[in-house]
Amino acid sequence: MENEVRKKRILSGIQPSGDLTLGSYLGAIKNWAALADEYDCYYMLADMHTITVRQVPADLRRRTLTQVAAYIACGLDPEKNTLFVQSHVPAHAQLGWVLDCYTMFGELSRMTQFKDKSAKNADNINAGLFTYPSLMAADILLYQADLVPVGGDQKQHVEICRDIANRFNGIYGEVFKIPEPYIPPVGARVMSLTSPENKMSKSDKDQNGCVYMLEKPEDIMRKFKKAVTDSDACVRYDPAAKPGVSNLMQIYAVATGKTFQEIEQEFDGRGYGDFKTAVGESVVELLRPIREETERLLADKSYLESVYRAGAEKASRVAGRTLDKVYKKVGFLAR
Ligand code: ATP
Ligand code: LTN
Repeated sequence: MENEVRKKRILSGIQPSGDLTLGSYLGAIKNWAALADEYDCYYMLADMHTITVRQVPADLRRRTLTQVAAYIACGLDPEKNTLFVQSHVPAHAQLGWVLDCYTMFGELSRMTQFKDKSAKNADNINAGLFTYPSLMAADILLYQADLVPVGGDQKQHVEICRDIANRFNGIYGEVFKIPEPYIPPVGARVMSLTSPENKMSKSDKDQNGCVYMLEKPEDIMRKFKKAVTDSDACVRYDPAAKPGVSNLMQIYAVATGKTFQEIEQEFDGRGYGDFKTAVGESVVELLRPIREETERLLADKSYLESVYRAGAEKASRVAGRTLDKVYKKVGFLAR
């Protein structure tokens, strides 16, 4: 089996730290579904990463289940993709510890996400928040993933994963496959609708800046109508000078498949009112089937359970093989 030409592998994940946003969809999940035929795909609910920030336990459980439903509703067919919950596969914690011992304090200190999240959670700068990247490296390396489809903000974490893997391989031989990030050309960084200089983020306190994947159409429309633009009244792509309008153009481009040039022509001489309505409507239509399907799936908990159980079983088999190899390499006595 191992000698057969195997499909290239993908591993990615999202923390169930809040309701999924349009950013998580356009930056990550939308691209995952498109890759399912070509690759052997593993998609995780990164609940272990989520507790680096304090959570309400019942909410975390509910969001994890909702996120399983949302993955499927976004087109990740569980027959073709392995969908699993990170904490159900103990190899993540096990390899995470080993990799902690091959990750340097200095390199972790340089991580942008650590700096941002420490600033936001000044009363809880815990060790898990600091070592988050070595656990994420374990997530990826356990599956010998070739490709990691993520939004632009996660590029630095994939890079440190490559550094850790190269360091480990340099000592012990070719244990880990070195993964490549896959960052979409458009939609890699969806910005907040109210402060377009900041990334749209599910843990953002300003809910008006953030469009949630399962949000009602009227709420989505209201948020787009209130989106921050500028006083220039011209739909033109220029992220530096016109961050609000350019962000809306990016969203519209991914939702409709139109190019920036086509969008500029479509709204030539028309006000921002028409433009914002069109963007809002395109997002409503993009998300409508996902919301309806998620709601339908959530009514069938036993199906969702069967999906994540089968996912954990398959993921454990693959991850276990890598973990065994690593334990042997570092000198742990076989059981
Ligand atoms: P948190 O606020 O808890 O840090 P987040 O919303 O910033 O969460 P995640 O949902 O954990 O980010 O990210 C999931 C995936 O979606 C990652 O691959 C990330 O790069 C991508 N992603 C998140 N936000 C955006 C965004 N605004 N634009 C593009 N991609 C994004
Ligand atoms: N750090 C990611 C979530 C994540 C992830 C992963 C992404 C955890 N483990 C492995 C890709 C591969 C985030 O979205 N904040």
